[in-house]
Amino acid sequence: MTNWTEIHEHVQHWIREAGQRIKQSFSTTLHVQSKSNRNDLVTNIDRETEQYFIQRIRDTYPTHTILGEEGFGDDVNSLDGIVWIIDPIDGTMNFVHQQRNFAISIGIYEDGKGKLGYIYDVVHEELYWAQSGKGAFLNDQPLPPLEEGHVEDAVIALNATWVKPNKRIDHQLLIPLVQDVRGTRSYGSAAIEMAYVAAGRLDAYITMRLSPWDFAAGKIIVEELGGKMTKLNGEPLNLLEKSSVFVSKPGLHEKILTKYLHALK
Ligand code: 2AM
Ligand code: CA
Repeated sequence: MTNWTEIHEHVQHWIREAGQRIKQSFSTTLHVQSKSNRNDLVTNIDRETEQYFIQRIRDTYPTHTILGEEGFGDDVNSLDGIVWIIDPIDGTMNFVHQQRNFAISIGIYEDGKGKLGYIYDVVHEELYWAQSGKGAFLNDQPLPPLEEGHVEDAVIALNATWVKPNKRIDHQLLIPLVQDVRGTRSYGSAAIEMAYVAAGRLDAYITMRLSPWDFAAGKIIVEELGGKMTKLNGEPLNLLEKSSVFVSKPGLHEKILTKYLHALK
């Protein structure tokens, strides 16, 4: 039997230690490189943080599989067994430019089912986490279940990119939604935006292209609180594929899908 409580104790400890190391790096010189395009950044700290986790997981749980954004883990093409999905720094552009609003994101799945999810806002020392079936927490405080949301009261997270002509979505679809909600926000870290939906600070978050490590942890935390996380057309997310992501309070998810996004079905 897998001892999930023991895994949780380890992860909490590792995440806070990795967070301390990241904070110490603020006083050192960062080595910043581009990946797929000049705005897709990676630093030596992203790589070192991923290696820090992988070393500890391999030493403690040698039978587990690891999918990491920076590629130091395994070549994962199945969710069989226990799979850790890791983004060492989600929001690297924020990390480089602002030294805030970035997070460590770790989702742990067993045979494709979410078990433990962690999003750590390093600068604020806020750990959002959930154990499937046992509740979700912000540090030691339980988070209350999410209540039904309404479009006219909603504050939604959305990058301005998706409300101008772009290659991923007909931006005209999103304009009425932006007009009808109470407000929009953009934090530049998918994990933090999902943590904010979990904590009730945001009502929804829409984005067009995330990788599994950007949403693996958030999915476990948001769903534990009764929130919904799907592709933008309402289909289930695939943990092995890039996709659009629509995260929302219950009720609001169905309302937005029906009224604004039905053309995507
Ligand atoms: P990252 O910092 O881990 O790459 C920025 O809007 C958010 O989208 C961040 O959470 C960022 O994660 C994520 N993202 C995923 N793919 C991206 C890409 N190709 N370029 C920029 N951000 C990306
Ligand atoms: Ca990252």
